[in-house]
Amino acid sequence: YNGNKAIDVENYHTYEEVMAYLTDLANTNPIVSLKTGGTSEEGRDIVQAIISSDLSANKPVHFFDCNIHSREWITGATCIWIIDQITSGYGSDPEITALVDQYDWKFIPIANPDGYAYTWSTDRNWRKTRIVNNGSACIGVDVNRNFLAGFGGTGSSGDPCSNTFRGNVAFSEKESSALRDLIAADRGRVKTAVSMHSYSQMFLSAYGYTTDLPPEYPEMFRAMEIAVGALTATYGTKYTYGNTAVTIYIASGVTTDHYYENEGIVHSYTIELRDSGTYGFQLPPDQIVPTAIETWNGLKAMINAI
Ligand code: ING
Ligand code: ZN
Repeated sequence: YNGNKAIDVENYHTYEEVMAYLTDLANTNPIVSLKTGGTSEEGRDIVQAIISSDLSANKPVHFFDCNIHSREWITGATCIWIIDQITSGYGSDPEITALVDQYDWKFIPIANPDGYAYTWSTDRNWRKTRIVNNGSACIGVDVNRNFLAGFGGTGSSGDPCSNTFRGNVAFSEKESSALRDLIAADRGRVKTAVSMHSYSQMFLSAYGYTTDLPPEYPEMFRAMEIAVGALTATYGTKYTYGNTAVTIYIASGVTTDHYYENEGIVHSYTIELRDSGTYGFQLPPDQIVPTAIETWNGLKAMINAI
């Protein structure tokens, strides 16, 4: 099926461009629909793209959130590349067709729209939302510290001026509530939940808020090993992997702990995409496609092995 307008996957795009692409895709491709999980603080839609050949079949779901941190542009671009790959390959590429016949695919390409718009208009390095914090001159909450699992603990801050400000209570923010509700809508059938971040080249499992290992850790480790093996086999990009708290640092109130602990999703991972610091958040556009290809290879290998 080739009815949809293409998006230029080799470049980064504004919030409006991404929404226009998704809207057009949903209007022209019968396996694509959009769901609005809510609106951001400044009123932008938090949109989930759903790829399903039969919504009524309630297939197992692969769930992705991207750009929860606005400056991590490669994360949204990677999700868009995967959306484009799946939608343009369905019906012609046998591997893609099988993956769509078997599963529903759900992507939130821009989970923090206000922060994302701000990285385009004003400050390329902005991470948080754009909420005006009561009693502070500092703006924004770190959505990836505002979830319930371990809320308030190590690796999050109570200072509104901090880049890891957790907010006053779990789910105080419209952006985190939207993600909570979107994943809860598929409770019991999410097979993998992936939060895309950058940068560091890491594949991370539960927990973030404690160095204790979950009982299913051996299975998580096996899945990560397969994913990273296939990812690295693509172009030689080196990844480390393991439980979040040990492999990167302790962080509390994060998405993937919520997906694991409160939604019961064992295969819940944070991926820190390219690079390892040369360009950091400002990964050049010519690395978008290779980053997306190697990540997709890793994900497919993992999904086929769990
Ligand atoms: N890194 C993640 C962060 O939110 C992370 C790392 C993710 C830690 C999930 C714990 C759990 O700090 C970036 N780059 O945002
Ligand atoms: Zn991040």
